[in-house]
Amino acid sequence: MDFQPITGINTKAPDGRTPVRKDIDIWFQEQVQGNSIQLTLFVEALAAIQSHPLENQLSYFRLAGIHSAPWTSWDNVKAPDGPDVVPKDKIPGYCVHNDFTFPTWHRVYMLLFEQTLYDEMLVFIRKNIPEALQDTWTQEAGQWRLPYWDFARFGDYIPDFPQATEGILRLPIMAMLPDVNILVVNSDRQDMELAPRQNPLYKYKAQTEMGKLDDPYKIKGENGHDKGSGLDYTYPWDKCVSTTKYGIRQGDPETAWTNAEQNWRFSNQALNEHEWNKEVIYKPLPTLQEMTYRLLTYDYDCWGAFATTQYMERHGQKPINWLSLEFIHNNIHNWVGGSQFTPPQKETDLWGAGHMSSVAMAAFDPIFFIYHCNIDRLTAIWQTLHKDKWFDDPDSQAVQANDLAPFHKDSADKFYTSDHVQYWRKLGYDYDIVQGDKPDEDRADPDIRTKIRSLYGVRTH
Ligand code: TYR
Repeated sequence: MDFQPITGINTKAPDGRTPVRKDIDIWFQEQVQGNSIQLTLFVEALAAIQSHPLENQLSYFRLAGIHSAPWTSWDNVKAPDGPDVVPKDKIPGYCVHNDFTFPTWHRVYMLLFEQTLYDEMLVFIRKNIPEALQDTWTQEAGQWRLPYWDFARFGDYIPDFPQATEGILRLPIMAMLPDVNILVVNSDRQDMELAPRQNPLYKYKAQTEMGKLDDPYKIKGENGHDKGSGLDYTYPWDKCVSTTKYGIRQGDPETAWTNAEQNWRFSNQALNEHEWNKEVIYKPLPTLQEMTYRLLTYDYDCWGAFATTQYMERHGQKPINWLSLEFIHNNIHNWVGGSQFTPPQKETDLWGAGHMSSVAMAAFDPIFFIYHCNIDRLTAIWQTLHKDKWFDDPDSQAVQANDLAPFHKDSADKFYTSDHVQYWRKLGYDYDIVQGDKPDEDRADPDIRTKIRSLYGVRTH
């Protein structure tokens, strides 16, 4: 049996270095002010996979479905256990959380997504771009890598885009636009011109209500429990056709859930009001920028302490190790999507729930992938600063050789393990902040620290 090999993109930059994943807000501005080719390719490729039939395991639905719901088999790997069969302390699905392989499992997941989009770009070019332009477009695709959302950077002013409020923490501009201008072939089929198209990063829209999809793709409602009122409820993911941010509320008619809104103003408000989960109780509450700065500058004991909330559960005695990459990550999931489905107890609670806050459904919101791309970048930065701390503690070592299922290294039956993804440049991408001048070289440690300080160590607005 042949498996889907996950290799990443193997093109190089003209100077021989590995192409970098870029800050999506900066990349977007470059594209809008420049030739818009990569933006067009990204939009077309994402729209294409979103419209593929569900039998195609590289369709958007099936890629999103690897994470958790609908708990169906991917790449001929036994279907992950659903919520009825897993022990209560485990999250159902292939996804890895509250575990020392949280960063590495998601690293392969992003790689698969990036590679799938690139392959789709090449198909698009062959089918749709006038022949005389195809070489240029193919080169642009080769320089493209999945962009990341730097959630800890205060937003820039972006001319012509009033949604992009300056000086607050906010979603990337591209996640707030229902439509974007991309290049389309003009009427004589020789050249290209800009025209508005639906933005596939804004939301994902299924063919029908997700609870009405055929087995095994049918999405179910998810049980929740409100601690304040003590009442149980069900998140109606089965009633949604589209993903939403803060769009579903208990008590609304079901029709309001079908194509609920992208209430990104609430996401932005939550990113700035920053009420953190229970572990961080001191006041004034730290900003996401400060927390990211601490994450990158604290002297953690080991990989495990940096990587996961599980370390805190096992060795929670030291506050220095309470803050982990995964802890920051959990909070942002809830802030972006909205997690208050029942009427709020306090006036300050933002009312409305959305897919990003649910482990089962998060990956269906396309922002998930550019969000996790930044989680991967923070991991790469930390790795570069702590080369001796790769699975260096007993807890991490116990799972270091775990298969990162369902991801195969090659078409033979061999899964990825964490060690396979330690060096990200070998996977065909890099990040500017850790990239040295020569191919395969790291930026010098003090220079990385200077960059971290200027990005996150001082308030930039
Ligand atoms: N709901 C999780 C929590 O409250 C956060 C989370 C959401 C984590 C989606 C992962 C995810 O994919 O901790």
